[in-house]
Amino acid sequence: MDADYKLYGWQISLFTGKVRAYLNYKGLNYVQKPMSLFDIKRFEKKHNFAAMPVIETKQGQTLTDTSLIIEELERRHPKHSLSLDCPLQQTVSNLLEVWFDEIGHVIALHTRWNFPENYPSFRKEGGDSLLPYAPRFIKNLVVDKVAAARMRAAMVRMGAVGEQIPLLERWINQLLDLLEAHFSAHDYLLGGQPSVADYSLIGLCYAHLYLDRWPRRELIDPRPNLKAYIERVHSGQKQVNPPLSQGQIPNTLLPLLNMFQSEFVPLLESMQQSVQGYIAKEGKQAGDTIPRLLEEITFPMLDGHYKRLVFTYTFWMLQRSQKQFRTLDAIAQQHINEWFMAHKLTPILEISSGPAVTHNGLTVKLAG
Ligand SMILES: N[C@@H](CCC(=O)N[C@@H](CS)C(=O)NCC(=O)O)C(=O)O
Repeated sequence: MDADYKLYGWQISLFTGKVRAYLNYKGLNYVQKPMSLFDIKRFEKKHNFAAMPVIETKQGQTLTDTSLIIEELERRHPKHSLSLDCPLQQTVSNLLEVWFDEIGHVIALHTRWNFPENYPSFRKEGGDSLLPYAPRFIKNLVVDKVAAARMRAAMVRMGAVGEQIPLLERWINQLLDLLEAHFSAHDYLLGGQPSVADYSLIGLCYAHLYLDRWPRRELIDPRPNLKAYIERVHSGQKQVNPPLSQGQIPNTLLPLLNMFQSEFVPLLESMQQSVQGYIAKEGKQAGDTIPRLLEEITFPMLDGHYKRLVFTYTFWMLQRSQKQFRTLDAIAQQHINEWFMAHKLTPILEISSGPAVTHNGLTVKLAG
C-alpha cells in the first residue's frame, strides 16, 4: 500500500464522511476503499464489533470510532490542528461534537429512509460495496433484506415515524435555518478555524443531507450558505479568515446553544435516569456492557415532545468532553462556567452524563 492510510467506508455513510472531510482538511495521504462484506467480517473479528468507517495504516494498524480516529490523527499530524487556543471555544466545540453526533442519527434516518427517492443510490453503492463481484439481483437482495431493513428498523427506534414526523421536520428546518444564518457570517462553527464540531456536523450534512436526493432538494439547495459550508468542509478547502479572538463566541451560535440547552440537556437527564434504572434493575457491575439502546424516553422538542430510545454511547462522548474540561486550570474552568451561566446554559460538569463508562465499540461498559 503506497498511501499512508486506507479509509474503509462508503460515500453515503455519515461517519465515513466525518473522517473523509477531516483527512481532506489535513491533507493526509489516503486512499478510499468501499467497505465490503468481507472487510466488515474481517474487522468484526479483529475489533469485536462492526462499524463504518475503519482506517488502516500503512503498517496494518486499524483505527475505529471517528472521535478516536481524529484524536489519534491529530496526535500524529499536528499541522493544521483542530485544537482551538481558546478553552471556552474548545469547550463549546466539544459539546457541539457530542450533540451533532447524537442528533445526526435521528435527522439522517428520517431524511433518508422516509423518502423512497433516496433509495436507488443507496441500493447501488451498498450493493457494489458489499458484494463487488455478485450479480445485480444478489446485490439488491442483500441490500434490501439486510442493510436497508436494518436502517428502517433504526429509524423507527429513533422515533422518525407517524405523528412525530411533522414536529421532527419543523425542528430540522429550524436547526438548518440557524445553521444557514450562522454560515452566512462565519466559515466554521467556531469562526475562522475548523474544530471537531465541524466534522461531526459535516458527517450528517454531507452523506445524508447533501448526497441524498430528497434532503438535497428540499433542505440544502434552498440554503446556499449551508451548502457552501458543506462543500468547503468536505473538500478540506482552507479559509483565509482569521480565527475568532479569545473568549469570543459568535452571536449566531447562541440560538443553537439555546436549542442544545432546551432539548439536549433534558434528553441527557432522561437518558441518565433511564440508564440508572436499568443498571439497578439488572444488577450491572463494573465491566459489564450496557446495551446500545435502552427504553423509550420523552424530551422537549420545540413546542412539543419527542419520543425515542436511549442511546447509551452518547454518555461516553459527553464524559470525554467533561474529562477534557477537567484538564483546564481552575481559573479557566471558572471563566467558562461563568460564561455558560451568563448565557443560561448548564455548566459542562453539571450536564447529566450518566454513570462512568468506557468505550466499547458502538456501545459502552460500566467503568470500574
Ligand atoms: N461512534 C461511531 C459510529 C459509527 C457508526 O455508527 N457508523 C455507521 C455507518 S455511518 C455504522 O457502521 N452503523 C452500523 C450499525 O449501526 O450497526 C463512530 O464515530 O465511528
